[in-house]
Amino acid sequence: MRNFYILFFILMPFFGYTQVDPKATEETVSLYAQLKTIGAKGTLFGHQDSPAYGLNSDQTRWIGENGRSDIKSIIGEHAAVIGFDLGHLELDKEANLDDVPFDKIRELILENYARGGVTTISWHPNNPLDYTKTTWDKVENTIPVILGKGKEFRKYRKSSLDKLARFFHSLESEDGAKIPIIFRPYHEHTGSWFWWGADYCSPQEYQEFWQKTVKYLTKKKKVHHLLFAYSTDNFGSEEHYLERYPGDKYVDILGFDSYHRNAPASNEQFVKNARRMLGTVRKLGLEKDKPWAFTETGLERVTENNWWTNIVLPILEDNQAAYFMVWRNGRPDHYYAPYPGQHSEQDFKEMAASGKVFFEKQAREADLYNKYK
Ligand code: BMA
Repeated sequence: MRNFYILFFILMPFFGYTQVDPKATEETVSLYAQLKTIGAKGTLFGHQDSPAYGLNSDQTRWIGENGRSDIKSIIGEHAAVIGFDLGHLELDKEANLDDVPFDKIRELILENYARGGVTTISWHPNNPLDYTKTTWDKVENTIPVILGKGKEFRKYRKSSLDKLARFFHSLESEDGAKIPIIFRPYHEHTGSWFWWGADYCSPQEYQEFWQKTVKYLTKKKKVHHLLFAYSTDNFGSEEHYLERYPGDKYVDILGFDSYHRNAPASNEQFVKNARRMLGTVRKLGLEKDKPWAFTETGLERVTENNWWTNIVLPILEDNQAAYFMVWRNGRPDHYYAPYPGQHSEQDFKEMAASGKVFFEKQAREADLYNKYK
């Protein structure tokens, strides 16, 4: 029997790991393991750009105030997951596409890590074949061209991936640890609004592009503190979800993005569809032994007073998602979380008190990076 155990532990690395990067740092391995189980206790609440800016009660904007976030103003603690975007890093700009300076993003990521929170990074890069074109302004066949003959992928590595790698490497905490990041590139690819969208490359091309990106960042640039999240937009079936899936070796977290539009007419339909999709990623997550999450959602201007308890909680129920994230509080006509005085404030507090959704304190207690025990 003893020999069996010894053999098991020797062989474990060959079939026991489901994580993309076998050289992932201790903190990243710990985060990955915790994200697999946390959903059974509660789902972490996420908010894009949460501590970078938000709205005052008179709907004017506040930008870059130390320690502030609209979530904290309402419930006294930050979101457990904070999202940032690196779009325009590839242009060597000082600030991202939503005017948040990259130095500020780094500072806020360090603070979030120190609080025990999780950081997820999306990327809305301009079109690499013509950087004057935005992430939405398609140049057809971008991915096929980059993957084609010639030195296009090499150029892409230099113009984009090297800059990402440099930024990731700069995320170092005071105790010298590289800060684990859930990296969610080339998202909503089942839609066709970004240059990597479904109409502009074949499933095989998308997969190859993703795989090459992952390999380059981990193997060549030695970025060993990333968890790679795959997130489609709305999908119709498990087959549709997996159509462009780059493979278990290249994906850590299974996610999808879905926004609530046309409320209240669509309320029931939205809950039903989101539950179906969350159920699919849950099933796949259990089969593949990977965490699953609702990577982006929201109702613009949260026009439903009880959106949090009437829509969000029923979607999350029994689905054990590791986290769900709402989009940014960018403008008075474009925000997804309440700010003080916003009419869903009370309901948000009720969701927070339900014990089913976790914020900063519960994330810290969960000790996601295994650094307090
Ligand atoms: C979109 C909007 C845009 C923003 C982009 C990237 O959903 O919020 O205003 O530039 O995301 O963050």
